[in-house]
Amino acid sequence: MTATHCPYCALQCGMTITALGSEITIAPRTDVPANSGGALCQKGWTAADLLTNGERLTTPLLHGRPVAWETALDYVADRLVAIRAAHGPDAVAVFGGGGLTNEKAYQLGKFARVALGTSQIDYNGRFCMSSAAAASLRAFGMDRGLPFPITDLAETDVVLLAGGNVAETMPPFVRHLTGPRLIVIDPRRTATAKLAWLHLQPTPGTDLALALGMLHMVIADGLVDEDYVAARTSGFEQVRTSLASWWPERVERITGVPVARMREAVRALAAAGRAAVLTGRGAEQHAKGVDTVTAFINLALALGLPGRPGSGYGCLTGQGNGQGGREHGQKADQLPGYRKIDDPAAREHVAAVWGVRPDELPGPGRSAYELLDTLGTPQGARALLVFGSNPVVSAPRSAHVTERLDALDLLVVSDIVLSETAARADVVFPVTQWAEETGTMTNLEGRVLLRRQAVPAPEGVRSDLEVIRELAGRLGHRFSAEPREVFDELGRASAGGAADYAGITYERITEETGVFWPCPSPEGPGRPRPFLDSFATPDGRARFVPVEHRPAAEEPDEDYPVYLTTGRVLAQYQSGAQTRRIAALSKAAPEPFVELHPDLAEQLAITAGDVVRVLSRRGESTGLARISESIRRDTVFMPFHWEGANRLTNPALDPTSRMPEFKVCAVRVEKIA
Ligand SMILES: Nc1nc2c(c(=O)[nH]1)N[C@H]1C(S)=C(S)[C@@H](COP(=O)(O)OP(=O)(O)OC[C@H]3O[C@@H](n4cnc5c(=O)[nH]c(N)nc54)[C@H](O)[C@@H]3O)O[C@H]1N2
Ligand SMILES: Nc1nc2c(c(=O)[nH]1)N[C@H]1C(S)=C(S)[C@@H](COP(=O)(O)OP(=O)(O)OC[C@H]3O[C@@H](n4cnc5c(=O)[nH]c(N)nc54)[C@H](O)[C@@H]3O)O[C@H]1N2
Ligand code: SF4
Ligand SMILES: [Mo]
Repeated sequence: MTATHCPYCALQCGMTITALGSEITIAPRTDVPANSGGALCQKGWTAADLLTNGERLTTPLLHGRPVAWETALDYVADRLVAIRAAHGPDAVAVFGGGGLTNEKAYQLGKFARVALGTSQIDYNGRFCMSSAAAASLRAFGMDRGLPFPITDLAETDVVLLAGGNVAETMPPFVRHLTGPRLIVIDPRRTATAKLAWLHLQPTPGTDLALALGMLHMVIADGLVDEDYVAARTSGFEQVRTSLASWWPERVERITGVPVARMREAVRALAAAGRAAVLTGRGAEQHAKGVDTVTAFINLALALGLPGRPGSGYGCLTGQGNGQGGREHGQKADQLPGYRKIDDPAAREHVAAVWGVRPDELPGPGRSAYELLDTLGTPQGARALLVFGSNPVVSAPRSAHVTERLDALDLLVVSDIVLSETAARADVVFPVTQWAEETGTMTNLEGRVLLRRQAVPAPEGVRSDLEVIRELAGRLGHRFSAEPREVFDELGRASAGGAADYAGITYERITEETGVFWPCPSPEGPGRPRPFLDSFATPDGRARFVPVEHRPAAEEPDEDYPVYLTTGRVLAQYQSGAQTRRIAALSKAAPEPFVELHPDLAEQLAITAGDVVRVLSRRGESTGLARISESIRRDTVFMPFHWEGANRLTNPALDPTSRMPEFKVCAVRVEKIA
C-alpha cells in the first residue's frame, strides 16, 4: 500500500493505492487536511482505471506509426535543429500544463530557455489561474491561491464564493464549508448554490459591477473597517471616490441581482467576525477577469479580511499542480520561484543556477492563446512541443486553434493517451502518469506534497523528465531526469524568490505531510498564513486598486440573442482526455449537453433530449437539450469536456492576464429538425 495523491484537481486529495497483481484499489487517506474526513469524489474513487483501462499509449508514434524511442527522439531533435537553423530559436515553441509536477514544470521552462533558447513557452494555466494570479500580485504582492490552510474555513462565519461550483469541481471542499454561512454568486443554481444560505444569480459577465455595487453599499452604510484600512492598506481614498456612481439600483439593472439580495450579502459579510471571499473561474475567465477579482479583493480589504485569522481572500486553484505550475517558469513571463523574466536580478540568479550567462536567457514570450493563434504564420512558431494539455478541445475558438496546429511544420505531443491533440501530432511520446512516477505537487493552499509512485510503469513508456533529458542531450545540454535531483535544483533556483522552495526536501514533505511555501530554510517552518503580519508588497500594505465595470467583449444581439457560458460537471475532467476513457465516468456523464431554461426552451420549441445546435460567430456545436429552472432565462450552459463547446467561445483576452473570455459569449440556439 502506498500513500499518494489524486491525479486530478488542485485539492490533491490524499489516497492510498494497493496493487495486488493486476487488481488496483484506491482508498482515501485521513491524514491530508484537504480531504481530512477521508473523502474522495467519484473521479478519485475511479482513478485506478487510468492505470488499467487499456487506453494507454505504450509506444512512440511517428506520423501515426509505432516506432522505437531512439527513432522518435532522433527525428524530433533533427527537425528542431533544422527549424531553428532556418527560422531562429523562436520558431520552436513549448506548451505546458498545470497538471505537470513541479519538477516537470521547472524542467520544461529550463529546457525552453536553455536548450531551445526560445522565448515561446506558455501553458494551459493561462486559461485557468492567470486573472486571479495577476490580481493577487497587484493587491498583495504575492499569489498563493489560498493564503491560509483550507481547514481555517471551519472558523469562518461567512464565505462569499463568486463563480465557483465546488460541489462538482472539488466535492470534498464542501466539507470545509459546512460551518460558515455560504453566499454563492453564479448565473446557475448549481449544486453548490443549492447548499448556500444566499444565492445571487447575475447575468454572465457582470460580477465586476456586482462587486462594485457591494463595496458602494459597504461605504454608504458605514461598514468599512477604518482601523484596518488605515493600518494595513494603501489607496482606499481613490477607490472610495471611484465608487460614487455605483448606486445599488444601477447595479441591479446591469446584473439582474435584486438590491435587497445584495444588501443581505453585504450585511452578512460585514456582521461576521470572520469572513472569506473566494473566486473561481466563473468570475475570472473574462476579458476583465483581473479587474473583477480586484473588485472582490477591494471588497475584502474594505471589510478588513485579508491577513486576519479565519478570514481572507483566496482563489480556487484548479489543476492538480495549478499552483506549483504557475511558479517555476513554464509561463511566458516567468522564471523559477515566481520571478519575473524581465527583472535583471532574477535573470542573474537563475542564469547562475543554470550555468549560462544572463544575456543568453530569452525575454518574455507570447501568452497561451496568442502563441497558439500565431502558429505556422510568418510571425509565429513553426514547431510546437506540447506536454500535458489538449488544446484542440480546451482552447478558445478551438477550430481556429486546430487549424493553426495543422499549419505547423512539426507538432510533438507527450501524453498518456491519444488525445485529440496527440492524434494530430507528427510525433507522440507515451509517458508515465501520476501513480507510475514520483514528483511534487503544490495544492490550492500552497502546500507542497509528495505524490509517490505506487505501481510500476507499463513497458515501453518513459517519463516526461526522460523525454526532456533525451531531447536536451541531443541539443548538447545535460539535464537530469531524476525527480529528486530536479527538485533540489528547483529549490536553488527558487531561493530568494516569492515562491521560495529552498528549505523543502522530499524527506521533509514525507514527515510533515506537506510544507507550505515560502520556506527558505531547511531548519525553518513554511508559512501557512503569510499575510498575518504584513503583505508581500514593498511597504507591507495591501493595495486597493480602482477598477471600472465594462460589458462583455460580445453581448447578445439580434443574430446571437443568448448568452453562452461554459464550465464543468462532476464526472468529467477538463478536455476529458482522461475521464472520457473511464467507464463509470462516461456512464455518469456520457455526452455534451446544452442546459437551458424552460421559458427559453418553449420559445425555441425545444423539449428535453432534443439535439440542439448552438452557433456563435466562431463556429457551431451540438448537444442534447437539458431543460432546467436552475439557469437564467437569457443564458445557456455547456460543459467543455467534449470537443465542441470551445468552437463557440470568444478568444477576447484580458489586457493584463491574457485570459480568454471562456465564461461569456453570444450564441443562437436551434433545434435540429
Ligand atoms: N469535475 C471536475 N472538477 C474539476 C475540473 C474539471 O474539469 N472537472 N477542473 C479543475 C480545474 S482546472 C479548475 S480551473 C476548477 C474550476 O472550478 P470552478 O471554478 O468551480 O468551475 P467552472 O465550472 O468552470 O465554473 C464555476 C461556475 O462559474 C459559473 N459562471 C459562469 N459564468 C459566470 C459569471 O459570469 N459569473 C459568475 N459568478 N459565475 C459564472 C458557472 O455556472 C459555474 O457553475 O475545477 C477543477 N476541478
Ligand atoms: N470553454 C471552456 N474552456 C476551458 C475552460 C472553461 O471553463 N471553459 N477552462 C480552462 C481551464 S481552467 C483549464 S485548466 C484548461 C484545461 O484544459 P487542458 O489543458 O486540455 O487540460 P487536460 O484535459 O487536463 O489536458 C491534459 C492532457 O495531458 C495529459 N496528461 C495527464 N498527465 C500527464 C503527464 O503527467 N504528462 C503529460 N505529458 N501529459 C499528461 C492528459 O491525458 C491530457 O491529454 O481548459 C480551459 N478551457
Ligand atoms: S476532489 Fe479533486 S483531488 Fe479530490 S478526489 Fe476529486 S478530483 Fe481528486
Ligand atoms: Mo483550470
